[in-house]
Amino acid sequence: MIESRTVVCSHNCPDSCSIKVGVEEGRVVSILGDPDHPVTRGFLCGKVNRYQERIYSPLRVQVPQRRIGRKGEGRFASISWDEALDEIAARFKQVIAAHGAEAILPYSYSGNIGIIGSYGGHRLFHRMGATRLKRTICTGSAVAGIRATVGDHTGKDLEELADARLILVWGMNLVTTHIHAMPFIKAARAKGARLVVIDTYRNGTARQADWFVQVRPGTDAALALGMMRVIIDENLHDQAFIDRYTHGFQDLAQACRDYTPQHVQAITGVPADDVLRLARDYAREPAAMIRLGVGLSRHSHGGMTMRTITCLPALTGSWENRGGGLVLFTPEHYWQDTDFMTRPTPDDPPARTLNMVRLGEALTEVQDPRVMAMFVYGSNPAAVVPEQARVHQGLAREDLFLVVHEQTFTDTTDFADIVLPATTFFEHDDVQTSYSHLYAQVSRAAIAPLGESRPNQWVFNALAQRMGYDDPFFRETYETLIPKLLRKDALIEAGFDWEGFMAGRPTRLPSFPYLYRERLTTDSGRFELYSERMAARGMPGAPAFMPSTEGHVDNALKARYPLQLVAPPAQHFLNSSFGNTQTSPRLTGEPRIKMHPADAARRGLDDGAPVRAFNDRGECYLALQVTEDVQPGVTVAEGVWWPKVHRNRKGINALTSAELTDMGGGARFHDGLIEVEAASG
Ligand SMILES: Nc1nc2c(c(=O)[nH]1)N[C@H]1C(S)=C(S)[C@@H](COP(=O)(O)OP(=O)(O)OC[C@H]3O[C@@H](n4cnc5c(=O)[nH]c(N)nc54)[C@H](O)[C@@H]3O)O[C@H]1N2
Ligand SMILES: Nc1nc2c(c(=O)[nH]1)N[C@H]1C(S)=C(S)[C@@H](COP(=O)(O)OP(=O)(O)OC[C@H]3O[C@@H](n4cnc5c(=O)[nH]c(N)nc54)[C@H](O)[C@@H]3O)O[C@H]1N2
Ligand code: SF4
Ligand SMILES: [Mo]
Repeated sequence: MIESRTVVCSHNCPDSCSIKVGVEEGRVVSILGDPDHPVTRGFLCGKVNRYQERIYSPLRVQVPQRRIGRKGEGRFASISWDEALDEIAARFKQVIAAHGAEAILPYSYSGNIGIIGSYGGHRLFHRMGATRLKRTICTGSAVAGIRATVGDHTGKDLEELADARLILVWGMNLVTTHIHAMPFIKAARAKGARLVVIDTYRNGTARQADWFVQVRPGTDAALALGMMRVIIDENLHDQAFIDRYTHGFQDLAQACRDYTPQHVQAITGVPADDVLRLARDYAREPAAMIRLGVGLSRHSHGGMTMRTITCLPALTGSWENRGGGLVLFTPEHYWQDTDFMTRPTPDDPPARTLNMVRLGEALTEVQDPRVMAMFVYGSNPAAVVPEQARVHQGLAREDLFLVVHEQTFTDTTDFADIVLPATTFFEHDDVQTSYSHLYAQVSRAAIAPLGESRPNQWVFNALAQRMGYDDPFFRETYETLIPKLLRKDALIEAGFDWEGFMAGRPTRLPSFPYLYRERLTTDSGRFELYSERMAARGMPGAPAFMPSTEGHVDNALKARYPLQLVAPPAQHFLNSSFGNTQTSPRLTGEPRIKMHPADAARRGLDDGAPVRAFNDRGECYLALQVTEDVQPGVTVAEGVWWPKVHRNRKGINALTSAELTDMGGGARFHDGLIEVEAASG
């Protein structure tokens, strides 16, 4: 008999789909999108439709492993959980005694975005006094940037897209990275809305657009300033809204003075007439929605770009209209009650913080103390972190004790001393919210853990016990934690169906689309077109275009490495996840790099040729794809393929920079410079 269960997809995807699972004799036999979830709407992405491939992958870690080969070889022998945990606790105690607890580095990110999955480990490492990890690789600069303008008001509800009349998708490849936005856009278009995509290359979303505006990477702030100049010059701004809800209009008007359409064309490559048209179309449409992507923020001045674009709807007052305003993320975090898991307590030892983007430096250069032990869970740093050569060099250190809790053998586990088997979201419980929609949902295990795999929380509790920590937190289980993770009383007061939520139904969180009418969390309580706080930090207080420090500008580096690399996600992978399935790599083909025909001809390279992309940070072997989808001077490599798939075992992040962005400590995945040549041999 087939039983029906419901789980929530916990991959790092904005959609947080509700999934109907058919289970027969303890095995998953069918996977379908939940037809009753207002955003999932009965369909899933291709990756998760075939999730059996990932649950039952031959590469699944099923039993704890101890290294028997050299670091990086990935040769292991099975051991018991008791042996594994005893050894980890003993080694951690040795490290603490010899070097201090800061010599231990926890490393986790987004393999599991369930609330417990992402935050459940913090308490253990805070209690130890381990180094704290600054988890900014993904949204750090995007959030810091838009906060400067709007405070915590990160946007309207996804569902309002259906009522927009003009949709600007800006730096986001929705058809790949947020497919459940598409039905809302389709509904809007059925009512006559127009879709404009502003991107650096003709991605899948741009192909579906009414108008594709192609910009040079890292120059969008100039485009936005040009639009604002036109809007102010032609009196298309909403003075009443500006007077009531914004701060610093005169500074903004001054800041965009120089950005004539011609000047914007020279910087961005967008024809002057298009700058004019875009500004007018945008300002004249009351229900104009900007769907901002994080792609824009992955540049040296990504924070400033986000901050600048976010001024647009405050200028036109489109926030006031249904279907207008801006969306980056939902305010779901407001409803989470997770401080007891995430915050250090006054009793915890003080500890330094290291940024996850700079892992290579953390493992190879940082001293006092040196990182001597590392515990990785929910992340695959050997694949996803920039300056990969240094990351691998650090992970390969014989004196580094590396534990990896993983579902699957990866490039990271290849370096591990101990690998612990982790459950998938089909095998453990959690609570999930979404960073694009407003439904919170409890996810209950549909099947028993595969082999001896265990959920994160089980492992943290078992380790805490062996470390001798007896705080009550380390006796919490999924069962006891789940009811505590949302602000129950406040939610019930706001009309949230708590009973239904606890029973597993996707339940809508209250939203605040008109927060600015009360007070924003900026210093002035208003939309900040000028920010004293930023000025005090030595940055421009008004919105500004700042040329990239590596890409875009003509500098000495550009003479050696004339091509800019943009490295966004691929359809059938989720960052580095799904490399262990049969279908995702097959459908993605091979690791490719897109190049304009003129750039290819100049280098004598043909479509399909094996090439070596390189810069001072490293090299990566790929197949060349010659296409006019990219502009001259820009290359695009979609997807984080596992490094071991590439010749030389170095993936695309061998080329990306670990320098941080201007705000929020983010990563610069889209603004490094490279050169490409024919691969020898
Ligand atoms: N299938 C799939 N879905 C995913 C993911 C995945 O790996 N695969 N990853 C998930 C995660 S963790 C995240 S954070 C999101 C990320 O998803 P998105 O928000 O879509 O962000 P990015 O993928 O970084 O970039 C998206 C687009 O930004 C463009 N871009 C880059 N630089 C610039 C620029 O300077 N100007 C403009 N206008 N455009 C620019 C790129 O060309 C790309 O088309 O997707 C999530 N969804
Ligand atoms: N070149 C390039 N690099 C990128 C990006 C890009 O667009 N281009 N995107 C960046 C972005 S936006 C992000 S968010 C990061 C994401 O980087 P990561 O957070 O490392 O995400 P994944 O690559 O999905 O790897 C997550 C790993 O966690 C494991 N896992 C899943 N669930 C669990 C669990 O419950 N417990 C444990 N212990 N393990 C689990 C999975 O098997 C998987 O191997 O990558 C960044 N790197
Ligand atoms: S990866 Fe995204 S689209 Fe696919 S099932 Fe998960 S939440 Fe839905
Ligand atoms: Mo991300």
